[in-house]
Amino acid sequence: MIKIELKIIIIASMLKVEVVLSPALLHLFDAKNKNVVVIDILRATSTICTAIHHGALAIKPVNNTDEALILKGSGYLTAAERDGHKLDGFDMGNSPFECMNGAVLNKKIALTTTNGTKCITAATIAGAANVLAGSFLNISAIAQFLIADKRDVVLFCAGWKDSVNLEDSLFAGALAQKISTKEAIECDSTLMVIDLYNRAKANIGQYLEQSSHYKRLSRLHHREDMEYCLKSDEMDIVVGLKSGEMVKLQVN
Ligand code: 3SL
Repeated sequence: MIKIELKIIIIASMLKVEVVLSPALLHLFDAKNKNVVVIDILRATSTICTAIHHGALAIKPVNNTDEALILKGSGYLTAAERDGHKLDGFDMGNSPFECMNGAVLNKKIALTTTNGTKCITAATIAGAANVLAGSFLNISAIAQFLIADKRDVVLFCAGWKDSVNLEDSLFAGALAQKISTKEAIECDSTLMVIDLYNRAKANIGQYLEQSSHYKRLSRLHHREDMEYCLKSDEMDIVVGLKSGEMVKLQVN
């Protein structure tokens, strides 16, 4: 047992981990053939993981509302969020609670959001080997997948309209710390987010109360969503892209 744990730590320490703090910076990184974790903690990638955990067959990220509505004709549930609001005419917005109590069981969902779904597309275009959905809800399962797969890792924060945000940066720090060591990291944004995470980890919820998106979502009465999205290890699935749709990945 001890031997196995030691082996994992040694492999983890060799992982190269880079952090893209906002979509505007993605062009500075080479994501080709790497594992890219798209991070939109509040709320898109947390909601995607929750939907799969609650029995959705797949979530298709689409870039605009027209694409989502076209898929309604093929039996998809439609989900659309802009600036934190659920859009009229769609089955769902972007709340993880909309995915519970059998609402998405055996369904496919076409989802478009302000930032998160665009980043999934951007990671695909950048040539990622795997595009994973990042969330605290399954952070340990994601870490295990990345360590076992051994490819270089890009942690891609969705931010807010090309700006950096605290919640995605914090998660990137938490995940980077789980899969690598500071000694092995040669990316200053990765080192920054690890320090940020360690500063905030005693009470992430409280730390995030100062953040712009916390305030935005609070004004929109989404506090319960945020509390949920900041819980750790509620599920042990890994969600990633296969043929253009986010699905539960088989983890060996
Ligand atoms: O930007 C996004 O993709 C959303 O996650 C934002 S919100 O939390 O639904 O407002």
